[in-house]
Amino acid sequence: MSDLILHHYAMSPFAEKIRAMLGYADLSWLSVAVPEMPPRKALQPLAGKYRKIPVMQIGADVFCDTRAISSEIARLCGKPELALENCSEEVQSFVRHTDLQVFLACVLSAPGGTLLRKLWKGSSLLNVARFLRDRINMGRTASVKAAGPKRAKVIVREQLEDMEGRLAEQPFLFGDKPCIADFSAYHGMWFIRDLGESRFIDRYSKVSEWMNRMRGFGHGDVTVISADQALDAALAVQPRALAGDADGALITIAPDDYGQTAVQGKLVAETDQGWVIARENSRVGRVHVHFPKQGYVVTTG
Ligand SMILES: N[C@@H](CCC(=O)N[C@@H](CS)C(=O)NCC(=O)O)C(=O)O
Repeated sequence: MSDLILHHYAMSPFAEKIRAMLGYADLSWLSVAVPEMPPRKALQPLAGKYRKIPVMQIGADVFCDTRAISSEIARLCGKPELALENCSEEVQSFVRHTDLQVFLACVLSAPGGTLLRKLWKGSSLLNVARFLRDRINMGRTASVKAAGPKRAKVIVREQLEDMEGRLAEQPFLFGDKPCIADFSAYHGMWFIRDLGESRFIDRYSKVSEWMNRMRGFGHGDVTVISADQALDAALAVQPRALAGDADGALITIAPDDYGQTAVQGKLVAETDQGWVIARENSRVGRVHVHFPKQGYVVTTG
C-alpha cells in the first residue's frame, strides 16, 4: 500500500492542483477528508495550527503548501519539471502570479450560488453560514487584499488570453509536456468551470481543450483512509533523514499572505528552498514538518 497521504477536501482548488498532479505522476495515494474550515483537530498533531489545505504526509514527514508538496511529488515520480525550483524564472514568475492573484480572482469570479449549493448539499445550512463567516474573517485579516469583483474578472480574462496564446503554439503552457505552471493554472479554472459550472471559459477553445487534457490525467490510484489511520502511520515511523542542517533553534513559521496562523517547532534543516521543523506530541511522536521559503516568514522563539 502507498504511504503517501493527502489531507484535503473535495472543493479545494489547491487540493485539485495536487490531485491532478498525482494523476499525471501516476502515483498511488491515500486520501483523508478534512472539513472545509477549521477546527481540523485530526490534522493538528501533524501540522499544528497550519490552516491551509492541502497537507501531504509520508509517514512522519509532513509537507505544508503545494510548493513543498509538488517538490516531493517531482522527486517521487522522477519529473523534475513539477518542482518550482527546477523551472526557469519565467515559469516561476507565472506560478507566483497564478497561485496568488489569479487564484484569488478565480475564487471571486466563480459562480458563488452554485458553489454554496454544492457545499450545502454535502453538509448543512449552518455549515454554509460558518464557512462564509470563516472566509470573510480570513479575507479581513489577510495581508494581501483580493481585487474587487470587477478587477477580478479582468485578471481572469487576462490570464485566459495569455494561456490561449501559449496553447495556440504548444499542447501545454510551457512546452510539449506539463510542468508545475500547468497545474497552478489549472486549479483556478477548474474552480470556475468544473466546480462552479460556469460556461465562461468555453469561449477560449485552446484553454478548454487543455483543461480537458489536464482533467484526463485523473487523480491517480486513490484509497480512502481515516484520519486516525493517518496519525497511526506517523506514529509508526521516525521522520526520514534530512538534507541540509540547522541548529535546532525554536522558530515559528507562518504564511505571509492569508490564513497566517503560525506553527512552532525546532528548526532541523534549512535549504535554499525550504525549512523543516521538528514537532512532538503524544499522538504521533516526533514529526518533521516541511515548508517552502517562498510565501512564508520565520520568527525566532
Ligand atoms: N499557498 C498555499 C495556498 C493553499 C490555499 O490557499 N488553500 C485554500 C484551499 S484551496 C485554503 O487553505 N483555504 C483556507 C482553508 O481551507 O481553511 C498552497 O500552495 O498550498
